[in-house]
Amino acid sequence: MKVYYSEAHRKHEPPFELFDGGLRVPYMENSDRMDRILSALKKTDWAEITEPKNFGLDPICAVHDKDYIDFLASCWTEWLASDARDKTTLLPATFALRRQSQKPTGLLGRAGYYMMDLSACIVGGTFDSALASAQCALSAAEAVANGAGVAFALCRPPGHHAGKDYAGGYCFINNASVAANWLSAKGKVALLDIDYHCGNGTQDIFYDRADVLTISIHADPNFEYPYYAGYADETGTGAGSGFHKNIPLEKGTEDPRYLSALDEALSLIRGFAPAYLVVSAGMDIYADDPLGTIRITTEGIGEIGKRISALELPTIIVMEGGYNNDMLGRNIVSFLGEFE
Ligand code: SP5
Ligand code: ZN
Repeated sequence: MKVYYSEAHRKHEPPFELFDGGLRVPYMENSDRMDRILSALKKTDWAEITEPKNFGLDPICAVHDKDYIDFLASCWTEWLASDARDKTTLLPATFALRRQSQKPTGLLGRAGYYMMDLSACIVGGTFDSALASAQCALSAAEAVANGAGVAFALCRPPGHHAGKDYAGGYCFINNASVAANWLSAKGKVALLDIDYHCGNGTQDIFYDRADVLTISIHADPNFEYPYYAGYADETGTGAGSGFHKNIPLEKGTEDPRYLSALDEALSLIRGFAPAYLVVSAGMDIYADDPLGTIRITTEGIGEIGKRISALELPTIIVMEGGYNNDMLGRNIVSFLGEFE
């Protein structure tokens, strides 16, 4: 299996993030995650780690607003030139509600406009890392369009919380959505998001489209991040009505209940009959994930892979979250191994 991976993710290493209550903790979405996954993949006889090709900015700007991408490109230089006292990471403390349509010209005003929380910290290398991450997803998409049955995009930073014009939840560019949109020029696409958190950015990007079916299985947003999207009654709008599905799960959900939610998603995908499948694969569904509250075992993660692979669709798997670094390699190999 081709595994698209770039060392450029190492340029993005924010020292901390803020939890609720203002608690400053070491950044959960760290480069050690990739090292753990790489070392597990290198022990298999099937993972072929490959540099991504550069598709440039056009396929990224096809899903994200140009002014948001411009902000990501220039904000670090502006931050260093600003009169802020602590410039360790660009993190605004005031956020725009979307019912406030004013877009300020100053840096912190724009940062609060384009960011949804205190966990998408920007440092000097963030934009380069996010671009390379998106190129991994595009490279996997191209491999599958050229006839590979499956390809894995080992993306960091992750992408599924990033919407058309905002960053959030460790995400800046929505890698899976960039790839799905690129594939949609060649045929219908289903995008299945199994990360523990709702893929709100993906939902935002495809909400009015009928050619990309989006389904997210995740912790109920009534109690879990990202709180403001991911409810069962959100099913798409306009031409996209009926082409989005959220399956919220309760705290403590174990393998059997998860697998029945997955079967529901898989039967919707079969009915849609897509040409391609994109999987947003977050391993934070794992039982001992520090950010998760559901309890999927490593064997359960393998079973999820097995059932998705039984769709027999040309499939790209895109790395999203997963923060139990000790178990990340084993969980990813358990999942991907079912596609070999
Ligand atoms: C890609 C991805 O998985 N992003 C997740 C972002 C979650 N950010 C919110 C973190 C909230 C932390 N709550 C603390 C719970 C500790 N038990
Ligand atoms: Zn997640």
